[in-house]
Amino acid sequence: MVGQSDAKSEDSAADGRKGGFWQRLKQGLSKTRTQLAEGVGNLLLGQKEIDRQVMEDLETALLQTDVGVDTTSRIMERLTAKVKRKQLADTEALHAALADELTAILAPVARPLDVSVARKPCVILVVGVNGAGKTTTIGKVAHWLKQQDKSVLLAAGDTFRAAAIEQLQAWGERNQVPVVAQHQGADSASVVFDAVQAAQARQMDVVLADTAGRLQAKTNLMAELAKVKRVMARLDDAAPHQVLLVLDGTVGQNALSQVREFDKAVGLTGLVVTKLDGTAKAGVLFTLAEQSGLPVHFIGVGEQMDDLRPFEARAFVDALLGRNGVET
Ligand SMILES: Nc1nc2c(ncn2[C@@H]2O[C@H](COP(=O)(O)OP(=O)(O)OP(=O)(O)O)[C@@H](O)[C@H]2O)c(=O)[nH]1
Ligand SMILES: [Mg+2]
Repeated sequence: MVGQSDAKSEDSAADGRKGGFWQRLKQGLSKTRTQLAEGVGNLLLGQKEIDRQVMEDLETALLQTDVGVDTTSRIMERLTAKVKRKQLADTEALHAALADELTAILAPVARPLDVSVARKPCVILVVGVNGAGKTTTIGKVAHWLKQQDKSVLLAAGDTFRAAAIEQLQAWGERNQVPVVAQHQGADSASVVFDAVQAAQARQMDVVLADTAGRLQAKTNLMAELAKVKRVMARLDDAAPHQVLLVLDGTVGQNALSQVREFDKAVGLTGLVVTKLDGTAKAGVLFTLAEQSGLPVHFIGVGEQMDDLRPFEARAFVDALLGRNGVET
């Protein structure tokens, strides 16, 4: 996990772009942070006595950022107990305690994507509803993997739309990684089969397989995904090594039903939550952490190549709460 000082030092180690790691994460989460700051007012600004009003405002603010009813009550119970035991002197201490509670919820699910496998390549199947950010996430993950000197191949498994193939090819060019594609309307499982076979022959490290967006309630489309999975397993019975569900962070609590249905159909190994820059409801991460228990590997905080951040509990919470003396 990247600690506060690490995140800051990466920021100062100029990467040639305006911002840097910490700044862009903070910027990306600014809508949610503003929502929280408005709700809790003075709590974020300094020392004040903790009274009933402060606690009520905090509870409302958590609910408004989509932390979810159950998760919010648990957080409030723990904080209230600390207040009663006189462990928190003022609102500044409450703010610190809140950060600790939030970090503790996320820590178990904030796990890096592991692409090490006994037999190359590591095959990653990417699934999700329409427009969740699958193709963009694949482009960003490819960039992240390349930075770690991994060889990557993309599989254009979304054969539903012609534009989908071109979109993935554009990401392939941007990252200078090969893309295996067929024509629009081709069998998705056959494209993915070809891609895995090509990656095996070339001893590549990772295959990222795109798929067409589908609503979790459409059982025939969900069955198609299961077929893609079966076909991969013919080439390597450990494949797919990862099945990632990409969730649009702006949909709020509906994310939970997507997790349930996709997991039922294809067995998920992890999550990526995108578009957190476009929403004041990034609190959904806490509900996901508590209720699904699946690892969250990355969050998307923008459309650019490096707007995908490995999900780190403390850095996320600090950016959300504007801690580290960083202005809100
Ligand atoms: N602001 C923002 N936009 C994003 C993010 N991730 C993806 N997008 C945008 O969301 C839109 C949909 O992204 P895609 O990657 O095409 O989504 P998809 O899941 O592949 O969509 P389908 O293949 O049609 O199901 C695009 O305009 C992306 O640029 C993000 O983290 N932040
Ligand atoms: Mg797509």
